[in-house]
Amino acid sequence: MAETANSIKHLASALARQTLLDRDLTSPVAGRTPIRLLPWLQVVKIGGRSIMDRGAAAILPIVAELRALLPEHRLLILTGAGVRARHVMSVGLDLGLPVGSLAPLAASEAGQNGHILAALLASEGVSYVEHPTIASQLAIHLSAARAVVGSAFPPYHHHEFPNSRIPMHRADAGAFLLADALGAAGLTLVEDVDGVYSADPNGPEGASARFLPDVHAAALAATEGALPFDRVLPELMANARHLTHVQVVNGLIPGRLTAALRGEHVGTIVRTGAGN
Ligand code: GWN
Ligand code: ATP
Repeated sequence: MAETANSIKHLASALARQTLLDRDLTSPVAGRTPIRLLPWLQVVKIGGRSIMDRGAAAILPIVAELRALLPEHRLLILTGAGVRARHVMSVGLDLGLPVGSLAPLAASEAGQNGHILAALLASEGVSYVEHPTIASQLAIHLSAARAVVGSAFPPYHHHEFPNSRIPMHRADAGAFLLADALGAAGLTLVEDVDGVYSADPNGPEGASARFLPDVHAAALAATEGALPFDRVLPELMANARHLTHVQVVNGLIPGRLTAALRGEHVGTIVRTGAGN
């Protein structure tokens, strides 16, 4: 009995008796490129404020485009949160709620938007799948259907970083972390602008904003101005394991999303650390 216990305790492991805090010790074991879990998957993030909040005028053309893309691609469609999340966060901030309480409140709107999109695609066999399903049963669902819809918000909840009162890991960060972890073929962010500019094209400096067709995430991380996605995204991109780039496209212009999924350069390509 005692011997059995001993042999379990002395289970052979490349990381046995090593601290996990020393990079020199861990990198020979942990430095390898991870496998791609779903290398054929295309991840598409649909903006909450930029697309879903506009209602039928913006949503129906995107739904038509997604429907037409199904024979060509297997999709994980992720939705962002929009104005309702901004409202609930302002109420929560006014009441002094911590960031970890605000994160799930905002996330629930991303889920609502996903449910809306899935309902419109249900006739094609597309359903909304919950976070735990995305985590552990995505492959079987994508064997049954060409696409599924989920919430792009990561389920950080009370684990959200306290650097800011507004949750820093929102829908763009969640979509990127998931797409890279799955080893997906690509990630497309669908917005209401042609891509990334040197300044907010809809802001006070809009008239002088330059379009950036191809930019490295490190260059964006070094800027202080507004971006059309989560501020933390360029930092996350620095540590990408699989995705070499992400494309930001204008979902208000029919055909842009389709072209992007076909590998055409129709928006801004943001290059990650995995592309070096
Ligand atoms: O509720 O629309 O998943 O897929 O971050 O958590 O706040 O939850 O706290 O599987 O686990 O509102 O209930 O809600 O959007 O996130 O979901 O319908 O525990 O399917 O129950 O990680 O959907 O929801 O909001 O994504 O982003 O029941 Mo919703 Mo979201 Mo559903 Mo999900 Mo959160 Mo679950 Mo979760 Mo909560
Ligand atoms: P969510 O899904 O979190 O609701 P979203 O993806 O729908 O978000 P927004 O957060 O509204 O989109 O981001 C898109 C907006 O970002 C654009 O309408 C544009 O006005 C603004 N923006 C700010 N800075 C820039 C920039 N440098 N380049 C392009 N657009 C920018």
